[in-house]
Amino acid sequence: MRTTAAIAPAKGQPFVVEPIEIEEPRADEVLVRIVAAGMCHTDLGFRDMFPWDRPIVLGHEGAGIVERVGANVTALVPGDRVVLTFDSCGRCRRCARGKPSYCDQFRPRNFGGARADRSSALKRDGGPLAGHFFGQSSFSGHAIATERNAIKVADDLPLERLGPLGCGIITGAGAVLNSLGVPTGASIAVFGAGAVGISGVMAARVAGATTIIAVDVKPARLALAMELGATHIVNAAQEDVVKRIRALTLGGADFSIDTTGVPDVLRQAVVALATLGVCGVIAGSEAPMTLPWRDVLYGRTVRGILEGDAIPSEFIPLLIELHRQGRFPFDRLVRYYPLAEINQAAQDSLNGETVKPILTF
Ligand code: CXF
Ligand code: ZN
Repeated sequence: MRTTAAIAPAKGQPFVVEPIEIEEPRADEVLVRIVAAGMCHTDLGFRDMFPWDRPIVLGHEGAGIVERVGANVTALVPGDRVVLTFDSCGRCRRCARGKPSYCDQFRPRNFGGARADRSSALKRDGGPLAGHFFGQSSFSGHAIATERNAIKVADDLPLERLGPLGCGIITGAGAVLNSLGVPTGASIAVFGAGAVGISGVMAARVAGATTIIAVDVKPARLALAMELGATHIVNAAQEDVVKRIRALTLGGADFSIDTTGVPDVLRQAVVALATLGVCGVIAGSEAPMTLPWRDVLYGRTVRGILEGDAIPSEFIPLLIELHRQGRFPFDRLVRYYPLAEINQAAQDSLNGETVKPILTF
């Protein structure tokens, strides 16, 4: 069938919105009509690295309605409202242990640009078009997913706002609630007050942390973090971050998370910890990590975390319930853009003007 998608044509190039063809779902797949899709920095990072040999449809925070299901699909039926999340195989050792974001096939299934058998459900003008980004490629009016990464959600909340639960929000909230297990009364410093960081701040409040410090360089983001649960804010452009965190926590934070992927910020996130403190690393780059060796030796932990260690079918409904109760107001992060304005959304995201853009279809 025909649909309209935003195509990333080549390395570093702006998106182009064009008609594409999308195949019918295979036996284990579902066809989803996308209602809205969040934009995450990973979409833009991959657009600018471009590890594919052909144009691709990106997007990995889709929300929509199931239109058709393959013959072997049992968990979903047409009409179900779903949030699309990262893909995993469901069979490897990490998947079996309930850790699907560390799936043996995480990279090919999420970044490979194709299904596991290297085919793509997408074409443009009959020519090659990569897809299946995070098992979805949801910057498109329709997307092919599977029942593992299409999570059924309740129908009493606006579907438009739920897409970011598929990646950015579970990444920040899951780091705090699942990976670090932040307990009541703990202190935590969150580096980066973007969508991932503020999700971590909101989750820290849910967990009962009593000192929640948001660190960023943008006053507007810091103000938003303060409204959504931070007890203190630190402007890293103006203050000595480590000194301030040590003062606020009587010597060092129990936990920190780095959402920036900037080597020097990660170093601060580790140095600002108390002895036995744990730093969650939830963004990264190819850059080497340079840390004061002795600080780590003295009982600190630096832990990489993908997708907030979430089991999406459990964690997404849990965050929706907290949201319904008014305890997780992630709607405060979003701004909507029609698909045709995707390049504006990307620019606003990169320069920090919009915390979480959501494209509408
Ligand atoms: C990404 C973060 C960087 C590593 C791969 C997964 N998650 C979502 O955007
Ligand atoms: Zn993402």
